[in-house]
Amino acid sequence: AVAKATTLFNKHTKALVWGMQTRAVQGMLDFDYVCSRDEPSVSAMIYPFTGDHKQKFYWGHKEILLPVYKNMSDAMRKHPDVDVLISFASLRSAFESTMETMQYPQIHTIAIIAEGIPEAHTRRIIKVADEKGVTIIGPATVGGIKPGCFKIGNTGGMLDNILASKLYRPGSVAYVSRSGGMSNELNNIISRTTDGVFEGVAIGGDRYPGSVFTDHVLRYQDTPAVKMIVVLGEIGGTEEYKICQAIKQGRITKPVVCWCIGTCATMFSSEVQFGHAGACANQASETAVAKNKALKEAGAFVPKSFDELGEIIKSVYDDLVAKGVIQPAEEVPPPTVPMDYSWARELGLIRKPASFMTSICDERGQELLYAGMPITEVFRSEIGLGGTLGLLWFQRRLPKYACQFIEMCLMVTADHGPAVSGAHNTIVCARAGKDLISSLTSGLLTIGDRFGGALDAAAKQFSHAFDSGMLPMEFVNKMKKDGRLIMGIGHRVKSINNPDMRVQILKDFVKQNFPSSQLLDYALEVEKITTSKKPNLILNVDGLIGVAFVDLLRTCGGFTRDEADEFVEVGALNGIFVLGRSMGFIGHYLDQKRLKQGLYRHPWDDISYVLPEHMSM
Ligand code: Q5B
Repeated sequence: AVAKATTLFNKHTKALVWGMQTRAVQGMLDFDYVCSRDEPSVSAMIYPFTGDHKQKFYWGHKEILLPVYKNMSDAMRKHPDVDVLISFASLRSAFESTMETMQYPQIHTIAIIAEGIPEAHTRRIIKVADEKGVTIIGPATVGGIKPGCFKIGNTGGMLDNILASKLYRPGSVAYVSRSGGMSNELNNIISRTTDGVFEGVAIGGDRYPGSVFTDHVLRYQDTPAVKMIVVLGEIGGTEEYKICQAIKQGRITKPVVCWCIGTCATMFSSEVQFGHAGACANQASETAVAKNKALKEAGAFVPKSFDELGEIIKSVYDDLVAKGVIQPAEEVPPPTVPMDYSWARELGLIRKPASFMTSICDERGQELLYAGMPITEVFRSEIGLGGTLGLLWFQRRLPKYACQFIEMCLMVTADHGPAVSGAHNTIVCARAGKDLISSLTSGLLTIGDRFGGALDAAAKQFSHAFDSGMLPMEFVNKMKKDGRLIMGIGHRVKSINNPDMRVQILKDFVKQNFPSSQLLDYALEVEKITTSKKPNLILNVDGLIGVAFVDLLRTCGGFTRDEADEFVEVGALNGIFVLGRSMGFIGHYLDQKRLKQGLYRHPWDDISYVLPEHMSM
């Protein structure tokens, strides 16, 4: 077997990270930066599920790119200075990827984060690791940390925690624990009671960890900068007895503060399995109480309870300072690392004006909200398409008759045959081989003053005339005098002799259901005058929806007069035609495709060619 390294990490350690753990990698890079390392400790990532590419990270204030390799062999070949691999592989792939990693002699340390790896697999990993001189940290661990040098993955938590526990510079105390979570508590306790952590490793809670307490305690014993050692053991296993032995044999001479957690197990009448797979005493000697007693007898500093751990660490440390074994170094403030925007926002430290505002829909919570109404409520209260439109366009829960009216508008405008401008364009576009969206939008783009887009203009013209007290005849004459067409009046094929039933249906509904139809009545008076001049100058479908909608907005009780006017001003009403007619245009698109219609070319005999005569010079 090859001897394992005493020093696992230094200021120049380079690692590969297995798995797409971008947050953990950014945490490592921030740690490196705050430790004043010259270069990031992560050289690259390995992720077998995508092709080779690069990922963006921050290095202090700068943005940098780290390579991601699909194959481990490429990563190893391109980064020969790497000697640590941090594996975020799942419990299913951790065994295979760790075995593969150990084929590369450049790797001396592997941290395995995954929990639940079968014990048989871990034991095979340990066997190969022992043969090859590879130190395994884990499985089932957060990893470890060496202040000023290197941090495994998420160890030490977020940057504010790293700073609070002064993990950016080395102290004199090295620790080893089983639990990753408790290692963070040790970081905290040691930083408050001593000159800080020199190195800390959490070996993980499995019954067969890749490295054991004594592996690390002996490394610490052999590291001159470590002046005292803290061990946080737990119920289960017999590893702590090896520490007792090493102390008794004089192999460990540095002060060891030790506590095994799980002493409360004696309060239960039956055996207790704690959170970790290995945290269960199979015999009396594996209980925390027995192990604490043995450690004390061997000469370790053992507190009476976990609560006293900080006090005892402090007293051992103070003694070492008094003896001159430890000379606390002067504190040097670490470089500042910019805080992540999302974290700073969560802490309420910053605010930023939003780039855009919205007030109709919120999809962030558990339930989608339409103008504040949860989607389940939208369905429960059966407000239908009209009510949904009312919420999203007008931010109001409209009365039932209004919802019905909106739905009727959408139904009557849904289509008016293939000959109208928009349907024609859609058909030509579909036959040119274009897709649904192109064909639909090509049709929609024809909607304007002459075709289908006269609703808002009609609403404005009629309401201005009505509001200013003009008689219908005065309005018609004024428009004629100004040389302007009355929007919402006139139709190419419909007339008083060929009435538009769509208009009739809507008119009847408004009359029967709206609290007031003042503007519609006014428009019908105008229609009497225009149709007396020409039978096709009827109040058309655009005109009717335009004026009836003004009546609706003004009298349904949900809007102030200003709000009602504003909707007309911003062009909400043309939206009704756009939305309704989209149904028809999509129908025409599908129809053309279904009928396998080829490219449309307009026939020559339907085009009058009126070119100028050829002029000879
Ligand atoms: N005259 C709609 O025109 C049309 C007059 C007028 C005063 C008027 C025309 C117009 C206003 C815009 C409007 C929506 C272009 C129409 C729709 C959806 C549709 C379509 C479908 C569907 C029709 C002949 C004479 C002239 C004009 C005078 C015409 N309109 N006077 N006010 N509004 N209306 N658009 O038939 O003295 O002879 O020179 O622009 O409301 O798009 O089904 O097809 O569902 O898809 O071509 O229903 O009315 O008539 O322009 O030859 O005019 O009447 O000044 O007088 P026409 P023109 P004169 S609904």
